[in-house]
Amino acid sequence: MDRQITASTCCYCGVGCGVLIEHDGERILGVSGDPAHPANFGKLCSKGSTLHLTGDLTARALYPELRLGKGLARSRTDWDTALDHAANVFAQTITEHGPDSVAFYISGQLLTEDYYAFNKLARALVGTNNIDSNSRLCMSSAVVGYKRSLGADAPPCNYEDLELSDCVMIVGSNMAYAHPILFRRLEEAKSRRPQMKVIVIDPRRTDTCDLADLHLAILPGTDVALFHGILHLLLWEDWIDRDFIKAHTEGLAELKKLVRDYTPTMVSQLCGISVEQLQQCAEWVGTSPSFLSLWCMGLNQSTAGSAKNSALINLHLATGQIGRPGAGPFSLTGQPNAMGGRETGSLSNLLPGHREAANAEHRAQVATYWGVDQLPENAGLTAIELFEQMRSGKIKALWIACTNPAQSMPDQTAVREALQACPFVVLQEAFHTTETAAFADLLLPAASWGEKDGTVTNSERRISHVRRAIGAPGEARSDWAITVDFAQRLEKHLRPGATSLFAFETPAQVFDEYKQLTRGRDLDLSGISHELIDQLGPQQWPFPTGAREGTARLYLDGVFPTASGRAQFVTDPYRAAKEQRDARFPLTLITGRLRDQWHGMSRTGTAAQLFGHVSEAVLSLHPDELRRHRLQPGDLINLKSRRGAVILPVSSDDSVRPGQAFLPMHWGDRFLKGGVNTLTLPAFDPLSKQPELKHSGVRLEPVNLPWQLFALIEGDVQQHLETLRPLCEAFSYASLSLAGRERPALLIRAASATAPEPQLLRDIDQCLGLNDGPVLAYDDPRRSIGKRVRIENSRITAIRLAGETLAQHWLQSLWLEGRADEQLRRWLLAPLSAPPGNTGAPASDSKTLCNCMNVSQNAVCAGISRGLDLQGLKQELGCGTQCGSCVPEIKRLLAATAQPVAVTS
Ligand SMILES: Nc1nc2c(c(=O)[nH]1)N[C@H]1C(S)=C(S)[C@@H](COP(=O)(O)OP(=O)(O)OC[C@H]3O[C@@H](n4cnc5c(=O)[nH]c(N)nc54)[C@H](O)[C@@H]3O)O[C@H]1N2
Ligand SMILES: Nc1nc2c(c(=O)[nH]1)N[C@H]1C(S)=C(S)[C@@H](COP(=O)(O)OP(=O)(O)OC[C@H]3O[C@@H](n4cnc5c(=O)[nH]c(N)nc54)[C@H](O)[C@@H]3O)O[C@H]1N2
Ligand code: SF4
Ligand SMILES: [Mo]
Repeated sequence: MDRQITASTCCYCGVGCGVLIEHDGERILGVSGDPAHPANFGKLCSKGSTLHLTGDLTARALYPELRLGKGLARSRTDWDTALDHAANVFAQTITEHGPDSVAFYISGQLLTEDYYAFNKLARALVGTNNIDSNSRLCMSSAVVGYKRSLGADAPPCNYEDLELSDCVMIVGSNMAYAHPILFRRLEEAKSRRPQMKVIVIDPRRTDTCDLADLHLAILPGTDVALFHGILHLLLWEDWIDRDFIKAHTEGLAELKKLVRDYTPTMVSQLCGISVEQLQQCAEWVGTSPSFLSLWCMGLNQSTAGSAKNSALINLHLATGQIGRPGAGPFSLTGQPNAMGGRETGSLSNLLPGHREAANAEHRAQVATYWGVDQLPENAGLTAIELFEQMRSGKIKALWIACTNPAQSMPDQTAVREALQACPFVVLQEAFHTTETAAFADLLLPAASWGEKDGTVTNSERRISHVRRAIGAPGEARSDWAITVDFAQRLEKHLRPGATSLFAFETPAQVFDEYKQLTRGRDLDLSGISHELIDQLGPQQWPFPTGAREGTARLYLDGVFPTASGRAQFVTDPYRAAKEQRDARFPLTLITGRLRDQWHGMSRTGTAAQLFGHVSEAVLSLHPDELRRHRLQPGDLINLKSRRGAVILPVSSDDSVRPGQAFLPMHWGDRFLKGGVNTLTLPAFDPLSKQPELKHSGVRLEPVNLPWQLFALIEGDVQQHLETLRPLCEAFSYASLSLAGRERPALLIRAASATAPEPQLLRDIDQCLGLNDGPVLAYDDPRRSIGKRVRIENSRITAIRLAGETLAQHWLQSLWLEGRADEQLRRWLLAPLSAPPGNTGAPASDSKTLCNCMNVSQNAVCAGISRGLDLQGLKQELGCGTQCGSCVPEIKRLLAATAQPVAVTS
């Protein structure tokens, strides 16, 4: 087939950028930004622009697979057998143990139609509220925040407000990495209007701080104290909008009593910032003509997540900064369709159309619409509670779709025990490689991005059409279709003879049924259909029947969807994060995102070039902390929390403060033995039930792992990862990653206290193709040392160093440069371990800054020392000229050369 273009939507973050997919009907060949899409106007970030390089077929789930008994391997089956079996097991479990013995754990990355089908399945057919989603780990504090303060879960702003605002407060959000296209927009606005003030509130000095006029590096978890401290000053200085407060709010009197105690001195101490910084922040918030706040997981993922959200919204209510251009509290959505999940009621406590499962009237409305007698009354389990109940045996069948809980949930030891304990686990997944796949009794292959049709809602309430470009590989099917097919089979058991509740043939039909449940509600989108979006482009709700355009901003009239029509000041005192630093666990572990990886890396982890920016799991510590622990960058440590431990190398990083440590959230057990969430805690916010993934008490323990392994192999990296990862279980430390661009390779670094059984090394060598063929080898069994390199057509194609690995970085660079020269041969055949010359150091600054143009940090630094400025670097090296994701980092390097001491605020 000829090359074609299909306009669709990026499957990563909640910015919801439009993408043009170039394909030939079978394969996706390229992507570019859709100039007509109002979320991005043609731009894409480093993740969006590499979408076509990800999704390796080797890693995709292609056929249904069924395990017929615990301990047995899964084997391939057909869809009929798979879904009939699932319907039998679910029906039997429901009959024997009741509807609340089964549960659904779904995802903010499903499409609205998928969600709706799941919701109806759980509540109307099964009769349980046990349906929750990974948005519980992500947006549920924002949901509670909006509802408590404003009356409905509706972000009032839009993206244009970023350009129009005079003061933008970015709090608990690293938007330079996590919402890059919005960050580009803010960068441009600020360069046009430099007088615009940008405040960043984050314990770490992130790339987002590059744009900040003021960075408040508050101590982790102290946001509520900070916001109350700001309000204290707003009241004191009379920087408040009395008319707005009087006309449109209630509850300030009580809040005033609370914030009276949050004096500047006390707040500056609690938050670890200066009084001057606090005052500056309050002045800008209180005196700027317009004030916009943007926030994300630094507020939500907290045992005080709901309080943090409302304390921030309090500032908008006190200053009347809501319901007009450039102003308002704007929660940035994480996942591409977490909004759609909230709208369709896909958290256990919600129902479709922004309704409440606990509200009898709401239940009756939905039951009537669905034509069932009633909806379940029992409260449904939220994510953390669900896995706890499963661990204790109360959940007997679990259906997981589009999420990877064995990587992303906190307290992994308990989560994996729960999955192990559950008699029947169904996993609806696009990739068979995830950590959770190992626990699935039934694996159902799902169509993924570019292969499915439906809608998503982005951060600014805008609904886009996700269009299918190519067919799904193997026997993979769309999520809504799998769900509907299963539901129809389950109906035969649970409602024999009744008319089907699931007579859907297209996702557009699912949408049309769903949208009627929003009629007359705050989010009324009954005027939208797939066809309408195709005609008019993506639209913002509310969009009631008959409307010709969406709604750009909410609450312009100051009327809020609360009982009294007034917005509510919420009076919650500051409560510290659950795990405070103490003598046993003296560091706070912060987790968060990297620029080029997405969550558990099932997709981004298939593209070697996305490892160019950060190549492997390392723990970031302030240089003082390294000195205190007598550590050098690269040293391995045992990072221990109250729940578990992970061994990994440390790095020196002055963007974290002493007393803190940072670890990216992406490294699950597949890429780093144990995975980051072995350490994190399941404690959650009392209202939102969102866990405190951002702060865990940890300590560093020295390790003595003198036996080390380094391996590299080119070729089908996903296949290699799958065969080699299980062999790494024997080591105490194991980190796997990809490298290279044109010729990707799998890299393994591992260590243990003593040499492993010789058979294990032989097995590893077998997988690496190092047992025969054009292999140069040197073995010293006496010292348990050995080195092997495979050279084909004068190129290194595989390496294995065992015992010690002094030459690993040298060998890796020879491989990268395609060099297999005499020097290598001489080194290989000699008993020496150290590389020739002084080439043993890790090439830390060889990282790729600019992924689009493949420009390394080395090259940028060399350019800077030649006197190039940003413009010069762009012209000469091309870096930063495409997606722009690397520009903040380049600016930081430029600033660091200009002034040797980095200035924090
Ligand atoms: N590249 C990339 N982008 C993504 C994703 C991804 O996986 N990769 N995931 C998407 C999803 S689902 C989400 S939810 C978003 C998340 O987007 P963000 O929330 O912006 O990302 P994080 O890095 O998780 O956390 C943001 C910041 O919170 C800071 N922080 C930690 N504790 C506190 C605190 O107590 N107070 C304050 N004020 N700040 C704190 C951290 O230092 C961190 O820099 O990203 C979305 N975009
Ligand atoms: N320590 C720590 N942990 C965290 C966080 C943190 O900041 N720190 N952040 C939390 C947050 S905010 C989030 S959102 C979660 C994310 O955690 P997860 O939801 O576990 O993240 P993903 O890896 O994106 O999982 C989505 C899965 O769906 C699969 N998939 C992709 N497309 C499709 C499809 O079309 N259909 C189906 N059925 N499957 C598909 C992917 O292969 C992938 O395995 O992680 C949370 N965990
Ligand atoms: S900002 Fe990047 S990841 Fe997010 S939707 Fe746009 S292109 Fe995709
Ligand atoms: Mo998220």
